[in-house]
Amino acid sequence: MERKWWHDKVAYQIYPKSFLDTNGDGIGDLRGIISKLDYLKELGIDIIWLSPIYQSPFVDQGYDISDYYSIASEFGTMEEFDELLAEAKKRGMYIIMDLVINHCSDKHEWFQKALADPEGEYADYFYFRKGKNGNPPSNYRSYFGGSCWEPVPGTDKYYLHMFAKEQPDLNWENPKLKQEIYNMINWWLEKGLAGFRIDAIINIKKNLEFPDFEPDGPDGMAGCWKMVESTEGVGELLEELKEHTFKKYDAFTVAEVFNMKEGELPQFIGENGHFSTIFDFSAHCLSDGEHGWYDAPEMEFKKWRETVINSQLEVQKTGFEANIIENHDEPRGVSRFLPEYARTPAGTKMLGTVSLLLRGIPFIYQGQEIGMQNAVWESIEEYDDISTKDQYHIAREAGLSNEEALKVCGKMSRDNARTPVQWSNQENAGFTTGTPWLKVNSNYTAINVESQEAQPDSVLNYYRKLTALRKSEEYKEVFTYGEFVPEYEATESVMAYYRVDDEKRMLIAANFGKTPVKLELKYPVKRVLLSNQEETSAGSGQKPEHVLELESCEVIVLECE
Ligand code: TEU
Ligand code: CA
Repeated sequence: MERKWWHDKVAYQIYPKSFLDTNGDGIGDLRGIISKLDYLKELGIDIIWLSPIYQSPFVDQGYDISDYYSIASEFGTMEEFDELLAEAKKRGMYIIMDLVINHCSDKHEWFQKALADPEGEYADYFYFRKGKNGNPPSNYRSYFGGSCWEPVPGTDKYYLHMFAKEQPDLNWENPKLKQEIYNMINWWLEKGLAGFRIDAIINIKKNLEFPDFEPDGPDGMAGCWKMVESTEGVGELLEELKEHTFKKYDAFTVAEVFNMKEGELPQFIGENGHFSTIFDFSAHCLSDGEHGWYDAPEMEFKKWRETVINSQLEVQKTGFEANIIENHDEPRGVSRFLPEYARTPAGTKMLGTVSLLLRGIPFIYQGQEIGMQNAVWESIEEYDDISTKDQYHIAREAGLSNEEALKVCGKMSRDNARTPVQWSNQENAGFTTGTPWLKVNSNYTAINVESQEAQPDSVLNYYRKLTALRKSEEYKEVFTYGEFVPEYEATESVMAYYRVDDEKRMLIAANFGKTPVKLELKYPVKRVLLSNQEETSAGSGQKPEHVLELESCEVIVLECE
């Protein structure tokens, strides 16, 4: 396999609005990010992904872009962005931006021109279609609820939007539109950007017949992803995109891809794939409900373990995926993947270890490094997120009480990850001197960066050790390229695996259970590299050498013979 510059990197996602506010308007900003570059460097971060910072009406928090060439004034200026690029470069760090090109904002100039002249050139930048027998062109339900088709005022046409109606889909069949997108991407790459995280990209290929599907909900509609899954040909679009842009710059690209077809992984992330990598969402998809969040299955340890293991075994045949436990669309990993008794510093470290040492590129989401958890939400009004409001509505329609629907949202809401980063135990967790745009999690006095800086055994300091180990001269090779081999699958509560190459054999073993377990070691221990306990049984000389005892929530990283 050809080695790439990004294979051994550790990445970090910043959700700028919630990261750090420096001017008291309650909104995180570029100055805030610049001021924390040293903090990120110390955390061992190489690549920083910024969720969208382009000009936007923020209907979907910046994933609705009204000008691809401007920085949102809420976040700062282009000069500040250039400063961020330069400061990152000084520290040997790379910046990647979010690339939202399946859709733009309805306030984008292209869409405004299309509305002004629905027969004109710009209408063809979008999907303007006539309805069928007084109905929209098809029965698709958008990802955020309601029809995918919205009437074009003053005409008998509709425009397509897979997400909110303020996010019209761009027409990837139009060569002019494609060229505009390529130019824009190259403009940013010329500036010195290292690459992109690519949003919702599988959706760019449409079935131009827009066939109806069997309704799958009480609204008589069918999820628009059904059209995506049954359409061929996205590969050609993605290859063309890569050839005209990323490839020329050796850019790092990490795509958000749901609904991939079977056997397509090599085309996406193989040697000459469309992207450098894609996120591994397999564990997150375990909580996909059939109709929504309200019928989401409970997370079960054994299913989670099996899913992670299978994904690792499959992906390593082909390339690298990007491993996450959470992002800005997902609830906090600690609240989701750990049982209640494990939502402690020890459990948090355990989950982090198991995830960060997997084969692939680890992405840490802001606040994960201090073990931030889901917030407690009292009413639907407290939420900002468009998707949460829709899911609350779906739950109520399905017969859940207000209280029950709130419980469902509390578990799954995207706003759980979007509450401000908890920097200190000061007012508003040190995020802002003003009023935060979204409430601060009330647990900030217990969980915050400042207090964890001061504790040698804090989650934060543990994450620093973890990234340092992964990137150390001695172990970098095995943690980057070493094979993933699962172990102790027969032991109910244990998640364990080796990372192995010709030189080294590393064992990562964690006990997610409530009670201690004993594991028979297959290879003698050479060194204990990391542990989340003050004392470990490995190498202590007190136990038979071949037995490893793991307390509840204990994790250990060993080098074996
Ligand atoms: O998410 C794409 C996506 O598939 C989402 O619908 C996801 O399933 C949803 O967030 C779950 O509630 C991307 C971005 O990550 C997300 O923040 C945007 O809202 C979305 O695209 C539209 O740009
Ligand atoms: Ca601000």
